Amino acid sequence: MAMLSFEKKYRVRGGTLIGGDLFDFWVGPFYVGFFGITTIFFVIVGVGLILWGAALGPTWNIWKISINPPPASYGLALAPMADGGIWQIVTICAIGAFGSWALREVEICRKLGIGYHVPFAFGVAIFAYVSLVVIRPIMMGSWSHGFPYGIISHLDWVSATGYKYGNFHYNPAHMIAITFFFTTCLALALHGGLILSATNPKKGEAVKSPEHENSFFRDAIGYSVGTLGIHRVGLFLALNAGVWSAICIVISGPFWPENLPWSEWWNWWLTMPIWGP
Ligand code: UQ2
Repeated sequence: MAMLSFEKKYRVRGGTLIGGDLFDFWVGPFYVGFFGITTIFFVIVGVGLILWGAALGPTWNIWKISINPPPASYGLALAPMADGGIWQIVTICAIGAFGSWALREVEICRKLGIGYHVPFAFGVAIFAYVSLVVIRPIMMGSWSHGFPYGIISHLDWVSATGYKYGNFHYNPAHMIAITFFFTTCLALALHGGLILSATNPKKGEAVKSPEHENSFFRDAIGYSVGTLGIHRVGLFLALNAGVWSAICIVISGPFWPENLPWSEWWNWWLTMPIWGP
C-alpha cells in the first residue's frame, strides 16, 4: 500500500502511555502501541466467546442468535458460562476493547500534539454503553438487567424495557436525548450541505471560500456560527445525545419505579400554581 507522502513526517517516536518504545511501531498504515495489542486481544477473545455462545444453540440464524445475560437469580455473582457467564465475559472484553481503542487514540493524539477531543468523544459513547450493561445492572442488583447481544434480541429488549419502565416516550431525559439526536442530524446536514455547496463546484468553476459559507447563513437566518463554531456545536450536540441517553436509562428503575408511567412525572406541570384554582 502506498504511504502518503506526509505520513513519514508525522510518524514520530514517543507519546506512549505504557510500554515505552516496545510497541511504538506501525503495521502498514496502522499504529500499534500497547493498546493496539490489548484491543486485538479483547476482540479475539470476545468474538471467540460470541461464536462459542452461538454454537451452544439453539440457532445459527444470524438474526436470532443471542448471547443473553444471566437470569435474575444469580444477582451480581458470576454465572456459569452457558447460563449468562459468556455474556459477562463478552461484556468485560467489549469494555476492554473499547477502552483500549480510546487509549490508543490518546497515544496517537500525544504523538501529534493535538487535543484529546476524539478519544474524549469516544469516551462518552463508551460511557453510554457502560451505563447500560454495568452501572444500571449494579444499581438494580442483578446482571440480568443488561441487554442481550443479538440483532433481534437487543431490539426486543429496548422495546420491552422502554415500556416496562414507564414508557420512555414520556421520559423527559429520553425526550432530551432524542432531541439531541435529531438536532445532530440537522447540524450535520446543514454543515455537510454547506461544505459541498462551496467546495464542489461545477466543472471549470472556482471553489468558494468560507466567506461564501458565512454569507449564506447571514442571508438566510441573519447569523453564522462560523467554521470553527459549527464543529463545536456538532460535538456538543452529539455528546449530549449520548449523555442524555445514559441519564434516561439509569434513572429508569434505580430512581423511577417499574410500572409507574413516566406520564405521571409531568403532573408537576399540570399542578403548577399558575394554572391552579
Ligand atoms: C455556519 C458555518 C458553517 C456551517 C454551518 C453554519 C460558516 C462551514 C452549518 C450554520 C449553523 C448555524 C447557524 C448553527 C446551527 C445550530 C444548530 C443547533 C443546528 O454558520 O459557518 O461552517 O457548516
